[in-house]
Amino acid sequence: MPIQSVERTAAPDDILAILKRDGVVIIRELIDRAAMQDIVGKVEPRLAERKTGGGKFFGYRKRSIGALFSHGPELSQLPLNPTVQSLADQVLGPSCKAYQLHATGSIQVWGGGQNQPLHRELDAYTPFIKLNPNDPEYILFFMFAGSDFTAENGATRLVPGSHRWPADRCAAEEEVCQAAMPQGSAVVWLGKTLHGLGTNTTDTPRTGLFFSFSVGWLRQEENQYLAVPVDIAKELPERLQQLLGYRAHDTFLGWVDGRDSELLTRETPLEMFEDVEGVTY
Ligand SMILES: O=C(O)CCC(=O)C(=O)O
Ligand SMILES: [Fe+2]
Repeated sequence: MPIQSVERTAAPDDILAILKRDGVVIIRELIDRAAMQDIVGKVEPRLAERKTGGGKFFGYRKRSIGALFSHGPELSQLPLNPTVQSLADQVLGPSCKAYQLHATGSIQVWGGGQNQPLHRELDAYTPFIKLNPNDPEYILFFMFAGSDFTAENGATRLVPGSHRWPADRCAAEEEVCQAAMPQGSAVVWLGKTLHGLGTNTTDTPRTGLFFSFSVGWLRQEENQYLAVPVDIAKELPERLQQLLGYRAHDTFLGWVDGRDSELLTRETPLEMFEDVEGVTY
């Protein structure tokens, strides 16, 4: 079964239905090539400073950076894209009061490596969260094509339907599909979906820009407060500050000095707890 792809004009409910059914969906040209080229121009100099490697888990030939949103305000349009936000609202909204950025970065795949072992983003919580297809979604992953993604240059390998599999089922090679898509497109997958980067057999790198979201009550995979410290976060759109974690989850998670952590990025901080009956801090 190939990965189903839709145009960016597709109805959000139709995109969501495919994502829930298959555990993965491609949204073609979600942002324009020109906008993506501008974004790639911000991260390529940083990638060029990195060594190619990554060991077996990354197929030996990746170059990567994290802290995606510290590399310029142009990057903000990716997580704030209305289709991205609408999918995250619907997938993660039912299992939290607010979702957050979980891990962010850019991964280049250079020629001559190997496939990454198939894995699930949920694996980071093993053995504390056991894979259960009936559990709510905790993680949602977006991979944008910074260059064209092709079968030859290491487009992400994904296993449609594997979000419903038991933990011990392995994917046969014919069950693996590649997210071939033009620059500016995004492939979206659930935290329970098996995937991994592919092998690049060409002589130009494949460049991906990724971020994941998780429910706001879970430990973020990448420490967003160190990745995007307050002084950089202050310059970003307010919604992105919140997604980075500069906001309490509901009332009692993520406070600082007895107040909502939004106070760190705002001139006039919001007070909290004062109106919560029966609580004294
Ligand atoms: O770069 C890719 O295509 C996927 C990378 C990935 O899944 C990971 O690093 O966890
Ligand atoms: Fe992954």
